[in-house]
Amino acid sequence: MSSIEEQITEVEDEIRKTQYNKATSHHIGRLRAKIAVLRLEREKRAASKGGGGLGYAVRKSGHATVGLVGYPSVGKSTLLTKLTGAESEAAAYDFTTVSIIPGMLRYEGASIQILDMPGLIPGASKGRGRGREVLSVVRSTDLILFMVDPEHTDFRALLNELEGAGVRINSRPPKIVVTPGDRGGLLINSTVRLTHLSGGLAVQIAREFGMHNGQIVLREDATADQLIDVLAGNRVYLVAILAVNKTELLTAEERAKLNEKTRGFPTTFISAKTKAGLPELVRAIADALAFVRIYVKPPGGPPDREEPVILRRGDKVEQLLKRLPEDLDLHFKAAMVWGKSARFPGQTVGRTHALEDEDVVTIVVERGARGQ
Ligand SMILES: Nc1nc2c(ncn2[C@@H]2O[C@H](COP(=O)(O)OP(=O)(O)OP(=O)(O)O)[C@@H](O)[C@H]2O)c(=O)[nH]1
Ligand SMILES: [Mg+2]
Repeated sequence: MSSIEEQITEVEDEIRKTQYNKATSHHIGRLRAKIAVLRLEREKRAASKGGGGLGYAVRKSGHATVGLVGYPSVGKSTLLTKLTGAESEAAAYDFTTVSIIPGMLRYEGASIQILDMPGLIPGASKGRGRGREVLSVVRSTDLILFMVDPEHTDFRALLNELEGAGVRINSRPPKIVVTPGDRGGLLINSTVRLTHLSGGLAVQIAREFGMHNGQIVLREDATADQLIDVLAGNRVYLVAILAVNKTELLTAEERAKLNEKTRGFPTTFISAKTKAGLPELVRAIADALAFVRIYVKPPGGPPDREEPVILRRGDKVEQLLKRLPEDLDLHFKAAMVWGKSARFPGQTVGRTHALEDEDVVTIVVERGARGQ
């Protein structure tokens, strides 16, 4: 065990031993900041070692990428093959899959890349199994599909594992703005009443990160952990859903128990073997990815309703331009929009206008470009 690993374990133990209450909340907040700083250091060292060829090179393709994350043998590879036709070896022993196998799922005009991955086990972020490599691929996906089966039901342990690797699931980035400075000390401001975090603790946490000057503005009632996330800076915020596999093996009673256990998390019960629940799962994946269809209308012509451009909810005109011929982007002057995102039909908007499902868009280019 490296000394940095020992330090992390030490601080983790200290947190475990400390009873959480008002009097100790400061102390615990600082310890959690310490762990975050040590983990950053660990990642930095692992990255600088690099070059060992351990990382997986995965080429992202399609409109979005889904990562299959689950304990060994829950049926990830079987599911990939059933959904996409891609061949990924499935067998009744753990760690059958040792690299990342991509497959492509088509759904209502969208291409969804699904990545089958080696099984994940607790301790992965400390390098157990091929944990670290798997986690780094997970960070680059758009959606995590957790998988459990009747024998491995503790998906919350996997959630914790991802949390430890800086992945935040089904949550938004905290509304905290950190502006480092070089003199004058630390100024903590908030625009709302803080019920979790005192200014004093915020200062101590910032100091753990080596920030001694500058300003921190809290625009929501943030927790110590949320401030730590913003200071650490390398968090990714991902959507995740859950599939319970092998459900054809469950008795009604076991099924009810699992239903209870997964309550509050978007869950689909499936059997990769019998294909039960797969259409529902595909719909859940597409819903979670929040695709929107944009119909492009050439100036003076009808919109192309046959082949919409597929974007994701929240995407802007900017993202649309990236998917159209380059000269439209190069000579972009404005866009005209009809549909849900337009305040009135044919509204003229710029690159930062957010589009919505089934909007019709015309790109207007500068005079002289494209012979106009
Ligand atoms: N009964 C049942 N068995 C299944 C189902 N899906 C997969 N299996 C079996 O479970 C075993 C493991 O399946 P895999 O697809 O290899 O599991 P995996 O999650 O990819 O496993 P690793 O690659 O080792 O992490 C195989 O024997 C599959 O045939 C299912 O829906 N029902
Ligand atoms: Mg597998």
